Amino acid sequence: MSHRGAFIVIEGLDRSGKTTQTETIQKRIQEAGKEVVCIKFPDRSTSIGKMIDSYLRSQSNLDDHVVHLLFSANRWELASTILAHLKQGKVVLCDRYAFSGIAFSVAKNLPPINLAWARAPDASLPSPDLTLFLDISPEAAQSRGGYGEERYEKEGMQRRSQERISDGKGGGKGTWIIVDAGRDMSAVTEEMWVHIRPLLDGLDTPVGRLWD
Ligand code: FDM
Repeated sequence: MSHRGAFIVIEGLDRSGKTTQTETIQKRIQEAGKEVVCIKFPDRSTSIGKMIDSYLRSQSNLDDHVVHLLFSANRWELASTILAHLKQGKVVLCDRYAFSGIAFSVAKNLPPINLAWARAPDASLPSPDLTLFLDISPEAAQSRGGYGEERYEKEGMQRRSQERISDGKGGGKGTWIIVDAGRDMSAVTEEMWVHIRPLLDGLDTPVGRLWD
């Protein structure tokens, strides 16, 4: 029986090194002779992604519930693509996923978005086989050069969302690993690799669904 590829998600605060690590891990997977597809959420290239982008850059205002649903819809836009790549035996490496979606929406101040409501639109999306959460304190993240200009790039929002990022982890059969991202980049890469390498030969179990 041919194996499907592994679905690997990398989550973490801004400045946790998430994007750099995703690029490094992509190269490593290729060097190991495996095909890998990188996806990033939000995917700002789609029409829904463009609405999200405009909101994040404060060029438009949207109700918090609406933007939450747009982030989820943005994942649904790519769900069949993710499944197709996995079926072809490719590794799918994804920078942020539904865990960010829940964390940032629930972390908003007022009125609070209910956790069960926040989880619902992502139910049945492909579930990652492995989620690596790059854990760094908001203070350490900020000391790496400060946050940018976007709507959520503020210390309070980052800290609150950090506290909520594991709210989604109870779902799915995949593994959830917390990696200390406060260390130097290569130490973080090595620890991530320990968890990723065993998945490179593929899996013979069906892709899970959030939040089964
Ligand atoms: N974000 C990201 C959300 O609020 N919900 C989501 O579902 C996702 C995927 O968007 F502040 C937030 C997290 C971050 C912002 O992300 C843009 P990038 O990684 O900086 O593009």
